[in-house]
Amino acid sequence: MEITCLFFVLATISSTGMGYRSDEFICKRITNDMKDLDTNFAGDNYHVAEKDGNSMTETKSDILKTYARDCLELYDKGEKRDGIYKVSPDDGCPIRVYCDMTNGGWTVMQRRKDGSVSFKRTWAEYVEGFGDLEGDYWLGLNQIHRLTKDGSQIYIHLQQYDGKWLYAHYKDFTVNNAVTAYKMNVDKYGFEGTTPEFLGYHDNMKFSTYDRDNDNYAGSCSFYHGDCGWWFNTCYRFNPNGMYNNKNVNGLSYYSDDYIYMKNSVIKLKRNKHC
Ligand SMILES: [Ca+2]
Repeated sequence: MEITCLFFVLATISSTGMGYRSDEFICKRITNDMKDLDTNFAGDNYHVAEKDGNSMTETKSDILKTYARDCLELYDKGEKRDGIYKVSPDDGCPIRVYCDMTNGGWTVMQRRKDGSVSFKRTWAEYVEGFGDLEGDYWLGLNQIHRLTKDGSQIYIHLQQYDGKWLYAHYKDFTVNNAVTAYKMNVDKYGFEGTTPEFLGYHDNMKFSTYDRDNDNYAGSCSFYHGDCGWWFNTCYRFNPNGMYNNKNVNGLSYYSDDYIYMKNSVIKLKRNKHC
């Protein structure tokens, strides 16, 4: 902690309407650029000039604040309102996340609700995250890794075109670090739900995008299934990042004897407390 901690907490500049990624962006830039914290304070405020010319101010007390590691910790501390919070799962830069408190402190990692955000994205975008925290979005592989590396559950809600919601719950889900190409591990024996068990097929796979093929197929699964990113094998049993409102093999779907197309999705994470 100490100075490093101060630096990462400096990234608490937000509420400006910018994407949630800017927190990490600013944090990393400050960590790289700043040598002397005290000389950058004017009174009790710290000023950060954003790259687009906007300037933001953070108070010293905000900077010295520490963050809950995830939505579960916030929930346990009494936060019961669904919405956007800032968390720091480790000693890295804080990140903005959407917390589902109604169901007990889940951190949302993916949501499709109106198709307003394209999921045809590059490797770099899937790593960093994209979209609108209150709407369609992908949290980002780096953030998902940080939230799941000590052990997590994953809960998948899928809405059929007739409006009915299905769910798939796995008790053990982990995304490994960048060096492994964000390899995902899930325990299919820890599954329960109203969908078929479909995530086990993707266990131990690296992440793939249309510009980074790490799948087991001779071609590119991403290219053949909507240019989206996922832990493709050869190719999928579950493709929540497929094209929105699309009832062909590019679409948001799972596979069980045939492709089953879904309208909406919410995927969320919750740290396993024994870890
Ligand atoms: Ca391939």
